[in-house]
Amino acid sequence: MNYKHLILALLIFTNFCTLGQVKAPSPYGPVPSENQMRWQQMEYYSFVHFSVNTYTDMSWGKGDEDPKIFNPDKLDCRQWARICKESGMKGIIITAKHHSGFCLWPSKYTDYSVKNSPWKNGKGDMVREMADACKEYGLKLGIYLSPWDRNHPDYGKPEYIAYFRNQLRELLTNYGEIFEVWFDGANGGSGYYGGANETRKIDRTTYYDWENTYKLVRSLQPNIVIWNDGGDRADLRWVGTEAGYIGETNWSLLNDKGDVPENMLRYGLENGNTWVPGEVNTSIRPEWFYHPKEDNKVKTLPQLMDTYYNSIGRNATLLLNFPIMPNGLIHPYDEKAALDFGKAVKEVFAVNLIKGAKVVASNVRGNDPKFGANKAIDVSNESYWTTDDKVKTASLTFNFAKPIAFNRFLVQEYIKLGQRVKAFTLEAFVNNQWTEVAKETTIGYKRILRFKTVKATKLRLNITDAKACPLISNIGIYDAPQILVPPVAIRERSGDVRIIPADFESQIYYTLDGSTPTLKSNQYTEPIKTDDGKVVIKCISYDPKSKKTSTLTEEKFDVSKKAWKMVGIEDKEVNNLLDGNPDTQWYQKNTVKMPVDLVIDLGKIQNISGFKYLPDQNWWGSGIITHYSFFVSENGNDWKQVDEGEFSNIKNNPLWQIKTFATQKARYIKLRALRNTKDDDTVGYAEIDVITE
Ligand code: FUL
Repeated sequence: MNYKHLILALLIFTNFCTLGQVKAPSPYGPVPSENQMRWQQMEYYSFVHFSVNTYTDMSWGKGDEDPKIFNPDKLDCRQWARICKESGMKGIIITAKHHSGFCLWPSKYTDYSVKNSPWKNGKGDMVREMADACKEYGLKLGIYLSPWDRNHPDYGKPEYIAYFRNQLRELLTNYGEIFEVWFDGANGGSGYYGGANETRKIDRTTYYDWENTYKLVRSLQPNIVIWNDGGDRADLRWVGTEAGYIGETNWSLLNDKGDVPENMLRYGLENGNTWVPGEVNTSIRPEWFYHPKEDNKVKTLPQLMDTYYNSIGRNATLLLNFPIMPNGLIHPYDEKAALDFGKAVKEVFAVNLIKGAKVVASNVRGNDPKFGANKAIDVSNESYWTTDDKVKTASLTFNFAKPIAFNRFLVQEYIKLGQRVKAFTLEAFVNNQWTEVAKETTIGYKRILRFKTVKATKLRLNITDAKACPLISNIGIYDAPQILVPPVAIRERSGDVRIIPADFESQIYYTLDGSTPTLKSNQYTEPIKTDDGKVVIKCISYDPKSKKTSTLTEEKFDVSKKAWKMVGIEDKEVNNLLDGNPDTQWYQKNTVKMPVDLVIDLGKIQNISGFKYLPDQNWWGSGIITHYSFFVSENGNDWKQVDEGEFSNIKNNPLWQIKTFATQKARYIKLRALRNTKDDDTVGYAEIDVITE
């Protein structure tokens, strides 16, 4: 061995020794427990809401509902489980007891349960059926047990805590492994309370003695996670809204003591001393329980996709609720929405285009391949790329053999050692230069970014700030297809027609001559100018990448409302009922008394053969007219009544109401509200239109 060889051998040897010694980073700050980690990896699971108030069309049961009304004659928990499984969920949380106090299992400790209902002659146990169905479909089971019980005579007294714990013991002992228990935050208020019919207030931080209640839960179910938005800090946190999103900045941390301002629940606390990750709970319809009037309000695919990116894509899990119908089944519309959603998510993440890329890191911990850049794109999420301890800014550069088009970026931190990244950017190398695609804050367990498609030969992830050296366990890029649900077409007051695609990179093609649009038809780029007459528009969305088109949208708009004037109303907001947008509304001033008139000057004499009314589309919307009469006039003084009647079922189905009558010459129209759904004097409108001959 000559001198050079000796040096080389020594170098290899020292390198080898150091390699062996490179230690994994120490945990930084709070870290998840094994249970929290297992839960986080579930990502997506469901809620089912079912109780006596399903039969009274109420949001909450009052506690005095007769158990005899509870009779789901087609109940099939296997249907629920199948839908959840097929839509990619990993578990189901059942409302074993909601605020009504009615128990879906035959609890030994109360008569207010399925055992006194006609369902299965009082011999049924829905929690058991749910547990069996979950087992069959390979799903985990979770339990919602409302601490607030509007039926129980002892609610508010110490005795109730013994009852509550007895019920917990039943539920956490008799139904196998429970992955999550949900202690709702709504606590105390008016109720039946065994006949007392009064309001009972409790201090939700002390009343339930959460410390000992949690101990009981954990002793019965060592692998469980506890959700609680009141009282002692639990394992999971509410995100401060039920609208289906969490903050883009999302730390899985809170402080173990003290109140969290509600708006911080969605961001977590950067310097919190306890690991409390967020769970986004939201319903597939506006409400948690089933209401027939929401059959047409099931969330659309674009809305559900937004929810996905705004929950799972922001370091949270997604808990999506199905309201169960009185017959005991999930409504076919909800089923379809959930299955389409599951399928669409699967399609987006089917092919990770980063596989095969050559990746280089600005720094690798101790130069040890064990922590090398490749670990961020290997198959395992247990291995990760990390840097030397002091490094807080670092980058990974990916080189592709040929340009790759993508519009999604997924990144995961190895959170078992703490959440560390405070800020990062993403750059793509397009046309020989680096362009910033995104500038973001936290990552956490999983972060997914959506952006306009880029075609790049290189990609760079820059960690621009971190609490401690970053640990990245997984990265993916995807080329998501466009969501091709039919576009929405509206006609604005100006007469212009606006078309809105479901996804922002879709192309839209349309016709105005009644023919079916093809890719050779006009491409929509800006609102379409039309004359004041009627318009028939047909349009489709098209995804140039997948070369797929949506089904057809066809809208028939009557004469334009450009020249219309509201008679006797100064309020500018009144335009909301003529703007073509169903989501804006106008209410008569609250001084009015029924009957209430809405008078419109159409600007010129028209041949009117009907009218259309759309009530306020919001869940809490009121002023929904049920009974009306309709008048026309040529001069605004002499009126002729041409119709009178009822918008039947408008309460349950608040959609467009269309009424026709023999053609009349009119310049002025008057819609008179005679009654509304609540029998009060409120009158509101989302849209008003006429039908001309
Ligand atoms: C809320 C409850 O009051 C709702 O009824 C529903 O159960 C939802 C999940 O939590 O706080």
